Amino acid sequence: MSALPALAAAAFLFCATAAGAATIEITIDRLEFRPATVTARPGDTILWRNRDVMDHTATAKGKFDVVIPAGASGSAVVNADGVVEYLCRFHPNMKGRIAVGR
Ligand SMILES: [Cu+2]
Repeated sequence: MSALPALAAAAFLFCATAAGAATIEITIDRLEFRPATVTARPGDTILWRNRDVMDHTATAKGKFDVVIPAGASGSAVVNADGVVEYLCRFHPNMKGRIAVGR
C-alpha cells in the first residue's frame, strides 16, 4: 500500500523529535496479535510485524487503519489516553487492545 512509506516516514520524524517516545512491537502470528494487549504512552509508536503468509490490518475506527502485508510490518502512533480496541478487517476474530496512559 502506498500509505506505508508515508507512515514510516511520519514515524521516523516523530521519533527524531519526540524524546522518550517508545516503539511497541506486536507480532502477528497464525491469525493472532501477540501480545493481544499492550500498554503505551501518548506519542508511542505501535509496530506490527506480520509473520503470516496473508495480509492483515490493524483497524481502530476513527483512529487508525493500517494494512500489514504478509511478511511485512506497519505502524501507527497512539496519541490520546484511553483504551484502543482494534481488529483485523479481513479476519474480524483477530482482536487487540492498546491501553494508552501516562
Ligand atoms: Cu487478518
